[in-house]
Amino acid sequence: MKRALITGVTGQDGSYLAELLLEKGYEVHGVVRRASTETFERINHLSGKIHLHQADLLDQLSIIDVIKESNPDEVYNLAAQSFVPTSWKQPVLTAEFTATGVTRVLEAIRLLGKERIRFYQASSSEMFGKVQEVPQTESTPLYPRSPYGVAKVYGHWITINYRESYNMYCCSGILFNHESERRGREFVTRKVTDGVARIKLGMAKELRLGNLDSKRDWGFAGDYVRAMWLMLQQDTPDDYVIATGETHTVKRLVELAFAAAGLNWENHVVIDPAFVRPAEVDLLIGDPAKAKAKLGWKPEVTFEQLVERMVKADLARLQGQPLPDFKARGI
Ligand code: NAP
Ligand code: G4F
Repeated sequence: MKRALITGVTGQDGSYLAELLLEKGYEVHGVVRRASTETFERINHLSGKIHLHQADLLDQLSIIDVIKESNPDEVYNLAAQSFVPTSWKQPVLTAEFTATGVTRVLEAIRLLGKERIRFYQASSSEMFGKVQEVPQTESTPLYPRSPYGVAKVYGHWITINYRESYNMYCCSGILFNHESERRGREFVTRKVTDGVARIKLGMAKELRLGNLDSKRDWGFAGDYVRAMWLMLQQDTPDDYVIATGETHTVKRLVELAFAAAGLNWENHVVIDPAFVRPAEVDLLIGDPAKAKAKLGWKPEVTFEQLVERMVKADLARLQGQPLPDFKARGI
């Protein structure tokens, strides 16, 4: 039985990846941080099925210990300070988690002499920032526009560097925005679908947003964790763009989400400069051709299905109902 270790298992992607690996028969281990209140909402349903270890990307010894204890065949490094606006408020901490944290995991593997472990790094389309090419591919020059983006560039290159320096099986997945009903409420998709549901149920009147003109290539998180796993199953390690190849404005997201609840967005959305960023990434659109050709990966859920799914899930959650059975409905 293969063993996998996931850092960031309590996050959106970590929870979907843990489910996928369990389905594939893996023994799944996850890294969790100590907090005064548990943050296990997304993995409560996996209780007893996965093994949790307390560690922190800031603490080298705890990372060494967790790799010793779990003895994995594959490590998926998903942990990060992942919210772009926070990276301007806490740029140094973001660098410690999101950049140097990657080196701590790679060093733990190397110091323990476990170079046979296959390593996945959660790189990001935020690295393309002020885009130098449309659409973005694995060879598009990087031009990050936030401390988060800069930290991810470091994580990306240190992963490639360990592959080239130590002949380790290290892959970097350059993932474009991917969402779900498990997305944190501060990210724009979930903020919008949660806001729509609250307005529909009479719990709120307005939704305050920033820049509606930026464009993102949004996919479904469940599709994207499949790509992570595929990257670690190849003969040779490599880096891949994972995207849908479509882009939409935030405004289009807003229109669709309000329409899914039978509402007109113009009656409820207020533009608030507090949510406008010091520097914006105006346009992201990825070219997933390499992943399609080499991994046989393609996204299954469309943007329209994703938005509808998230609105329905937020309506159900706020009414205390069980989440809709998306699989049965094909979305
Ligand atoms: P997320 O929901 O914000 O989850 C982040 C995870 O990292 C959480 O489990 C968090 O634990 C953990 N974490 C943060 N700091 C840590 C530390 N110092 N030590 C240990 N764990 C720590 O993020 P996500 O959306 O699942 O994204 C997963 C990864 O993919 C992240 O690296 C993100 O930057 C990257 N990425 C995401 C997207 C996207 O669109 N979702 C796109 C490209 C790349 P707590 O629960 O304790 O906070
Ligand atoms: O949902 P967002 O906060 O995601 P962003 O900044 O694109 O970052 C996400 O995707 C990256 C991949 O490219 C990941 F690496 C990263 O970890 C994260 O998962 O914002 C999307 C867009 C931005 O242009 C933002 O300015 O939505 C715009 N926006 C407009 N109003 C807003 C809001 N974003 C947020 N969070 N809140 C608003 O009120």
